[in-house]
Amino acid sequence: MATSSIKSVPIMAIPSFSICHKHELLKEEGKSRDPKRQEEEEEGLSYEFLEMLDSLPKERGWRTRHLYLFQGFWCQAKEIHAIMSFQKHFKTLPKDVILATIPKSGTTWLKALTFTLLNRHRFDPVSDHPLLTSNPHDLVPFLEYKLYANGEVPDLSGLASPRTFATHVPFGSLKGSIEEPGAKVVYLCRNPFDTFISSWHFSNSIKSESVSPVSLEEGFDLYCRGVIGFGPFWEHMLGYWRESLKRPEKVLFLKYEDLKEDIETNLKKLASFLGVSFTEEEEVKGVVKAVADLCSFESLKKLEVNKSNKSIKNFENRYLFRKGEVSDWRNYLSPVQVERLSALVDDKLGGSGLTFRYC
Ligand code: PAP
Repeated sequence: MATSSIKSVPIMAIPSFSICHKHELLKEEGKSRDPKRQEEEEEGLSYEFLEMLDSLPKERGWRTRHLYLFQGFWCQAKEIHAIMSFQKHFKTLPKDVILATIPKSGTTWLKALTFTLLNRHRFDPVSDHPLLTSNPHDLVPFLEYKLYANGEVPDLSGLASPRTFATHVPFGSLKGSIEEPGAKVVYLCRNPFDTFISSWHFSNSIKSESVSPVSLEEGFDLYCRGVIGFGPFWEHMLGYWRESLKRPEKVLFLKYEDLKEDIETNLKKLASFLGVSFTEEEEVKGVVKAVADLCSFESLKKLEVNKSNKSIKNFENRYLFRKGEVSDWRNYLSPVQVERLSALVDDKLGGSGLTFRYC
């Protein structure tokens, strides 16, 4: 199984911005910093890296104290550290598959579907399947949260082909790593209204104790100003959207709402894009439905592994499965907020051809 090979890969240190004992470094250099910064979100980052961080614009964070504007998008200190590492060391191979999303757009679902599709001849979707005991995040690792976290450089040479990775990084910052023409990218997009509500719930559920909760009003204002992990959301979506129009055979653009409406048609589209189309025999045998059922919100949410375990440091898997619905935003946003976000979406995405069915 892909997971076991990932877990066992040897890790090497990288020379720049590597983990160090910051407090010792600061003492040595006789420099002082804001004591509030001596917390988990910056723990282990070198003085040199923190100096670089200080040069970036920053805003209030959602689940850590700050988000920094790095390469034109907002992210946390440790995410920047990992992104710098993967930008330096990660290069795709011809058959690699990269799953890209902005957070809370259905990443977990896309990982489950893609893993099950690509491995359906090894793991039968109706019997003893890895998804029954592993969270999708354990089966398809994030470049920035798992493989290159803490500036580590994993040895990926033992991974089975097609290697499948995930990222939240915007296209502009990923493209240097995916120059290999054979690699494919699947982007899953969700309407900004539901993505905001999902992000707001999630951030407040998993935020660091030292960070005060983000109110709906404050979060909404940050979101509309583009200040959200890996945002502005419109730039994230447009980056992948435009690339999917330019190179449709290499970048597939899917929408969460379409998957909710007709998962089987979209699964077939995904399978065909990845070069693993369902055979007629598989369709007759109900394999498409079996994959869809195994990966459904209802099926994954009730599994023990998704109720109690932790797959990504610091948060429990259960927070990844909240409602899984389209238009939950109607239960939260005021008419004034709906008007503001609608106008923003029109302004930023109007004319691009990217539209959503959510009102
Ligand atoms: P991540 O970016 O942190 O990995 P991600 O999986 O993208 O999170 O988003 C979680 C959202 O997808 C949740 O939406 P909600 O807050 O509106 O409920 C979650 O419920 C939903 N989700 C998770 N798994 C599935 C699934 N199998 N089918 C549909 N929606 C899902």
